[in-house]
Amino acid sequence: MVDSTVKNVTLNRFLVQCQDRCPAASGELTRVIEQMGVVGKIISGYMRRAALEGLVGLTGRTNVQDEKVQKFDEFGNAVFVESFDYVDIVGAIVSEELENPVISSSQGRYGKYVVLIDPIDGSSNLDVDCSVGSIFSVRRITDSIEATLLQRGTEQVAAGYLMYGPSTHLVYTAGDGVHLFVLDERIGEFILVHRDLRMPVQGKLLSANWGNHAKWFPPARGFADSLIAQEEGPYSLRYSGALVADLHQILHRGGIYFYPDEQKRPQGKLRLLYECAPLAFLAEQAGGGATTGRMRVLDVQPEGIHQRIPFAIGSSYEIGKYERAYRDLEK
Ligand code: AFP
Repeated sequence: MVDSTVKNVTLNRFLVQCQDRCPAASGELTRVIEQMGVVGKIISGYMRRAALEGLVGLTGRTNVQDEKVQKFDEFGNAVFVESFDYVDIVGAIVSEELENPVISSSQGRYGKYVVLIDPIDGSSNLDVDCSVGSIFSVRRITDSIEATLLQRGTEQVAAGYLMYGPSTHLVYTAGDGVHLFVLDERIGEFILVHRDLRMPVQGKLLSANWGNHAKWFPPARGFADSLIAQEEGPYSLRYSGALVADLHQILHRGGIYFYPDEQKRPQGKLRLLYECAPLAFLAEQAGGGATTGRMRVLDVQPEGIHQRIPFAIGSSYEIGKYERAYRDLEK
């Protein structure tokens, strides 16, 4: 639904307006978000032609997490790294695809921020031309880059995602609500479509890889079973294999996405710093929440840059119920 009070506000104009409302701001964070828009345009442009340009399928290599690397994972990673290397206020980039942080070519000298990214979330969807995304988190450098990376998610200054679907979306928060832009390809600009987007308090969408049901830890299994059994009305199952696309639906319609702990994978699958924490920040800013089942995601103390956690995100009603299932079964 388009917010009718907003007319043709470009990302750039919106950021300038936000900056004007806060005279103490240096405008540097604005440059980082703007550059996310530039990256979104580049990636979305190439993605439209990926199948024609031989950019789909596997590279034959595995990444630091031992996952098969898609050609577009490598391509998307290079676009982010090169694009942010030119933004001298970004001292380092952390990526799902790279073992160690990349220090910018200015040696992080002027660096004020660190950018953490999952360049292409759900990349195997590209093989079949389905939606994928990019997730980003921005942190202000404190004592050192290393110390900054190991801060809790509460310390993020901005976070969001790009979603490449029928249209390209940029959704972000800088701690003042969640704002949603759609790329108008005719003029090459992201246009504001929702200012201060709010997630329904309770929803009807349930998003999880049901094929893993038997492996989930009992609280997650109990939660899921009670949700589909309950009188409150049927939940619709929606799971695309790309977290960004699934969360995007939940932001609009409410409900819950979860990828819980499993017997053989007690740490879960999703990565804390560049998947869970940024999306948790976004969900909270939209009035929802995110949890490991045992604690708020934004309060998790990172131990390493590629750390995984069990994860649930969505409307406050379903997140509360998910946490209660863990509390009740683990009492
Ligand atoms: P990638 O980011 O490695 O492509 O993984 C996608 C993802 O992290 C998330 O976007 C999906 O919801 C989830 O993994 C899908 O995992 P399963 O294939 O195990 O359901």
